[in-house]
Amino acid sequence: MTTIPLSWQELESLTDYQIDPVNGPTNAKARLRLFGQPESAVRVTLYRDNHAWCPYCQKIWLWLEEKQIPYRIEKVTMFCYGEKESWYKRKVPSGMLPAIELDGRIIKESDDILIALEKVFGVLNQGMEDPAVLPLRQLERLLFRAWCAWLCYPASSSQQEQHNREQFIRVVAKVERALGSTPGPYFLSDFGIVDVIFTPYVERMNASLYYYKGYSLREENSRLKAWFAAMETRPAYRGTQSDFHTHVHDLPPQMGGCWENGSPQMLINKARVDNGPWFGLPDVTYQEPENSRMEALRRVIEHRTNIIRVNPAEDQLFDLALRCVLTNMMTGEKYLPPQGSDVALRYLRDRINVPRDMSIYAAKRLRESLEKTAALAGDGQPDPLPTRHRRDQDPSNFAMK
Ligand SMILES: N[C@@H](CCC(=O)N[C@@H](CS)C(=O)NCC(=O)O)C(=O)O
Repeated sequence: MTTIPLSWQELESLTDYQIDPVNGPTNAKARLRLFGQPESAVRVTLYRDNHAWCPYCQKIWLWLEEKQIPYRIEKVTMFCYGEKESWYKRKVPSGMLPAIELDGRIIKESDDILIALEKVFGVLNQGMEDPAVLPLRQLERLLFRAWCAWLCYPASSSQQEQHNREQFIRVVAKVERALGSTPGPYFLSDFGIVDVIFTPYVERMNASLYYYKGYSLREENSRLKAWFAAMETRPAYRGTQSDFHTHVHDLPPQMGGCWENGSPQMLINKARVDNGPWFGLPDVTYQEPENSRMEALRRVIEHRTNIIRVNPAEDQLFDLALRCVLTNMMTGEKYLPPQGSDVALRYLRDRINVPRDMSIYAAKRLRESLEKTAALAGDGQPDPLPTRHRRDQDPSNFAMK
């Protein structure tokens, strides 16, 4: 084991990862999406949250990406992690997200946004008010309510917990029947609006129930399993897809709390999502791209000044420790980080956000090397992530200073 990791310059030579955020694959970084069209074709601005945590924003984001409508993106702070921008409150006094500006007109409420977009750009295979779509939209809300009832309120007894679980599973059975009523993996005969509507919360249900209840939605339901796999064949979905770690820690402040049931399986799942191993978790099943390490490396290099500045450890110590992690990730060799860097490395491990910072496999690679390298320095853990707010993620602290 060696102690001298590669320099930033040497590390930089190990990654050629780059994408075109404007015309390339769906990505969380873009401020403009053109799909090969001229900028003059842009009629839509999407206002969505900075960290890509807002489920209703993901719905609009996915729709625009699937339809390949040129659009601009303006990122706004959510109340749970910082102060809402005053320019946004002038446009949308409630501060709620998402909103769009379509030909200069502000539209709020995700369903109204989709209906307005359909009127101008046509439907995504099926329309919001199509008779085949309406009952499935209602089913999505039914599933959402059953999920909230189980996850977001403390159960007064084990019978209550069991009741909430059974109620949720009964609605899942309806979703399974709906998926099974068409030959393909999607809700209707082709991919379309219904799949977009289900995506944000089903993704969050899969993560949160695994972690807080020991229930694996994706593994225990064959039609949903096939639906997730089909969604993951879609580049637009991959670009918006998050991971278990990000969701289980972004949901509590947004939902007003998520309640653990303390079951043996829940405790195993929770430890795994927090501490790894992250490979093999049922948050993704498509094959890992070859360049996932290069992507993670590129992202850390791009943001290293802020990553080092906001870390509680002393800058020089953390710079060295971080290079040990990245050298390990790229070479597979172990690099002994400086003494006292274990907590600092795990602080970063807990704050990688998918897809905001990088895609799902890149994040798994980086978390894995952070944890392996931290373990060489010690078993110190940072304070748990806050659950009532996430001001540790306030975007104003990450602006280039
Ligand atoms: N019914 C609304 C719900 C939107 C909503 O609840 N947005 C939340 C985020 S998921 C929000 O903007 N909250 C204010 C904030 O967190 O800053 C819609 O469908 O658009």
